[in-house]
Amino acid sequence: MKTVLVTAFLPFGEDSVNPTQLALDRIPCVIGGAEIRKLLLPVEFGHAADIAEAELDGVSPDAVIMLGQAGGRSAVTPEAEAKNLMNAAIPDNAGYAPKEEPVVQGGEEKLFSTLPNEAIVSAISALGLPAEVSHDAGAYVCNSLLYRMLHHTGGNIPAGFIHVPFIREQVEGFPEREGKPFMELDDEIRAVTAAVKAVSERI
Ligand code: PCA
Repeated sequence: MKTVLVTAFLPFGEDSVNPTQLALDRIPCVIGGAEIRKLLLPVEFGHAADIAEAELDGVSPDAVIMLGQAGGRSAVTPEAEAKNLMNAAIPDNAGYAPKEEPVVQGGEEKLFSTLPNEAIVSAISALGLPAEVSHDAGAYVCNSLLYRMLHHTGGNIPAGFIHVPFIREQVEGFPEREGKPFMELDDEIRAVTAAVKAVSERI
């Protein structure tokens, strides 16, 4: 049986939930004929990628799909690329806030996702849910995890990142987030499951 490693993040910043943690908990353990290996990561530069790399080396999965929250976005967005840049608007959960630092010293400026992003977008859109490819993974912990994992896998297996919007509970009742887009958690779970299935069917 093929294995797909799926990672998600703990809450960070002002949030007490991260929809990717909730989704990771609730997606099936077998999707599209592949066993799903789940890994929850701390929102910490360096440490998150160290844990993910160790898991990758130990499990040798056939594909890696990393999940993260992108508050303010209105669609589920597979990321096309990661940049070799860390720039934190808020400190990570260990209190670290790098400014203009490389993820990997001397590494390429950009590395590109090897997931079938178009197929992922089609699979999510077929459910009537919003999805589009993004070309900007930010410069916070998610981008840095994606960069490190692409650097580590070197194109050997499909590996990439999908950002998901806030869920309703993160927007309603927070005046400063009034008008921000959100999705229902159930829809994010359906979208993530469809994305994982699109990958599982292609490995
Ligand atoms: N989103 C953040 C880090 C953790 C998460 O879920 C990001 O986009 O970098």
